[in-house]
Amino acid sequence: MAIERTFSMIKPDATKRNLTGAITKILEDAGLRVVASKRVWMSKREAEGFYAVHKDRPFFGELVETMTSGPTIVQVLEGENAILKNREVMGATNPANADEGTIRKTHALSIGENSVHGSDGPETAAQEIKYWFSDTEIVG
Ligand code: RTP
Ligand code: MG
Repeated sequence: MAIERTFSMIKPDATKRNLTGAITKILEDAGLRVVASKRVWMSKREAEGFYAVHKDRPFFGELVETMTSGPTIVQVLEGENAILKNREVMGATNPANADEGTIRKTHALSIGENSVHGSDGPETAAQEIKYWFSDTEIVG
């Protein structure tokens, strides 16, 4: 299996509860390496652009509001099968359905405040990494 990169965010509900280190440790323990990381308080415009794929969904307004309610940690993770591995470690979107030991089962508050984001495929990973990082900010 080739080494892949994926995009990850530690969402405002988690940074507000000082869980940046705890969540990063779960990712690292799963074999993922943080090759880029920064803390951003995203603007409404940045959140709307990032989540444009969801713009017609009923939860879009709530999603943008939640994502602009505090700081987010944006990260690039690298490792074998990183995209799928990150999705497994995150757990289901709704923490009520997430498996034991996943980030969302352990830390998420609700479907809206679900602590993390992770790219869902190779194309979105490339797109999302590019949305937040320039090439020189990623150090493998
Ligand atoms: P993510 O994109 O954040 O990694 O999460 P995901 O793939 O598991 O979920 P997705 O369907 O892409 O939805 C993006 C985010 O929108 C919020 N959401 N709220 N209130 C609702 O019914 C609802 N549905 C989705 C969640 O915070 C989800 O992570
Ligand atoms: Mg998604």
